[in-house]
Amino acid sequence: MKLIIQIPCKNEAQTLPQTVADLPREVPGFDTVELLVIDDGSTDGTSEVAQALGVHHILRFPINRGLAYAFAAGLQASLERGADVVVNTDGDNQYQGRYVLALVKPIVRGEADLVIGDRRVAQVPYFSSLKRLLQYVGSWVVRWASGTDVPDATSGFRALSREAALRLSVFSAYTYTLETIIQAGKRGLIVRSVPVETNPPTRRSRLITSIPGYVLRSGVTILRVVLMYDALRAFMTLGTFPLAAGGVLVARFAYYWVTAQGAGHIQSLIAAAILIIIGFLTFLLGLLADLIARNRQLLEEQVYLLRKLSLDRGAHSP
Ligand SMILES: Nc1nc2c(ncn2[C@@H]2O[C@H](COP(=O)(O)OP(=O)(O)O)[C@@H](O)[C@H]2O)c(=O)[nH]1
Ligand SMILES: [Mg+2]
Repeated sequence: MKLIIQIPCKNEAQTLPQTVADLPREVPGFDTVELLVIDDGSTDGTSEVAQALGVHHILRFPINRGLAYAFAAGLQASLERGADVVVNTDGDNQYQGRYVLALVKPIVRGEADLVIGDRRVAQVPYFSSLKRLLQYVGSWVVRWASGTDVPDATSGFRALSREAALRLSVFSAYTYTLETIIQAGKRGLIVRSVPVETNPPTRRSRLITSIPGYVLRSGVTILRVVLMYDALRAFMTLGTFPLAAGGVLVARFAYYWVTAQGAGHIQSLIAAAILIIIGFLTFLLGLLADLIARNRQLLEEQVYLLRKLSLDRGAHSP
């Protein structure tokens, strides 16, 4: 069994040595533990530092591609290098390396596919109240959308089984944390959380440079993933409101028609007609979106099989 610990880095030359030093070199259940640094267009010599530290694999992009892209590329590279389990951690040593052991345990035991390190944000003093609120709301939305019970959805400290790494496809370039949990939940992968501890921050967040921007991008990502799996339900729910309002107006018109011998109330009849048409169209949109989503699910299955096939073939070639 091989474990690969991947560290996406953007200019982490300062903190990478401590991060690497804190990671375990032996983990129960594994014959080999290897490190992979994904250097995402760093300009501070992160790759050179990684090399000097004896990191086994280094993936380097000449320009910045974004964290989610780097995360997905890391997973693919880990699979190609024969990882049975992949752990992701941050280059700023936010997460205490010793918790890798706790993180992989449920996967080694065959009890989970995706394990999220729960920072127990409410108890950690390093988080600002705004970041705490974002984490709380984000996690709530992700729990609702994914049907899982993940307490800390924005945590980047996580372990994935080979199966989970093969199944998940990241399609936003910015955040992978939320969408991968929703995908895992919707595709029936087993998602678990284990408590972990964090170190005091070594620097300001590079990822969240503007809070409104972060919220907007995360919101759009969640919306897209939810629509991908639950389009019919979402549009049906949305369409019910104009349909119901239109129905009420029609009933009102009918009532006056009978009691007041049809005088007036044409305006509400027109409004009713418009509302009913909108509701009906929303239903139709839901059906269309559902058809597209079904196609996508078939495509995802193909991508999964192709990846698996090409990896197996790569492993068997001389
Ligand atoms: N590949 C890649 N990694 C990034 C990028 N921005 C941040 N990271 C890495 O993502 C991890 C978390 O970033 P950080 O700035 O600590 O954000 P925090 O999660 O809010 O603390 C660190 O390992 C960073 O090096 C990026 O654009 N590309
Ligand atoms: Mg950090």
